[in-house]
Amino acid sequence: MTERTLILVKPDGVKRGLAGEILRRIEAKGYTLVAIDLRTATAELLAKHYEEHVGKPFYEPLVEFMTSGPSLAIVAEGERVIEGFRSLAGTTDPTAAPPGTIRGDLGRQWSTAVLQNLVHGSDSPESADREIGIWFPAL
Ligand code: IDP
Ligand code: MG
Repeated sequence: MTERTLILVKPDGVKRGLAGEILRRIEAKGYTLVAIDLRTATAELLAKHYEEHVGKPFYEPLVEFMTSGPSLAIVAEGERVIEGFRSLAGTTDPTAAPPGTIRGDLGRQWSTAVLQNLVHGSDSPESADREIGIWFPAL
C-alpha cells in the first residue's frame, strides 16, 4: 500500500548546504515529492512534533537546535516510504550511523547536548499521519 512520510532536513542540514544532496537521495531512491516548504519551527510546533520527548534531558537543547534556523519540510510518497526513508537516514547517532546512509555519510557529532543528525523521518504510519497534520495541515 502506498503511504506518505514526513521528512525534515533539519537546520544543520540546511545551514551546511546539504538540502539538495538529501533531496537528491530521496528522489534517486524513487520516492515522489508531494510537498516541500522551507520553514523555521517554533517551540510550540516542536512540542507537538516531539511530544514523546518532552521532559527528556535532551529536549531543551533539541528545541534550541531545531529553532536555530529553517528546516526543509518534505512530504514524500511511495510503497513503504516510512521504512525506506528511515533506512536511507541511518541510525539516530550520526557517529555510529553506517556509511551509505545520510547520517553516516554526511553527519557527525558536534555537541554533547544534542545529536545534530541532519534529518527527521516519521517512524510509523501513525506518526506520519500525525506529523504531516502538524507541518502540512492543508494535506
Ligand atoms: P530519530 O530522529 O532517529 O527518530 P528520536 O529518538 O526520535 O530519533 O530522537 C529525536 C531527535 O532527538 C534525534 O533525531 C536527535 O536529534 C535527538 N536525540 C535523540 N536522542 C538523543 C540523545 O540521547 N542525546 C541527544 N540528542 C538526542
Ligand atoms: Mg523519532
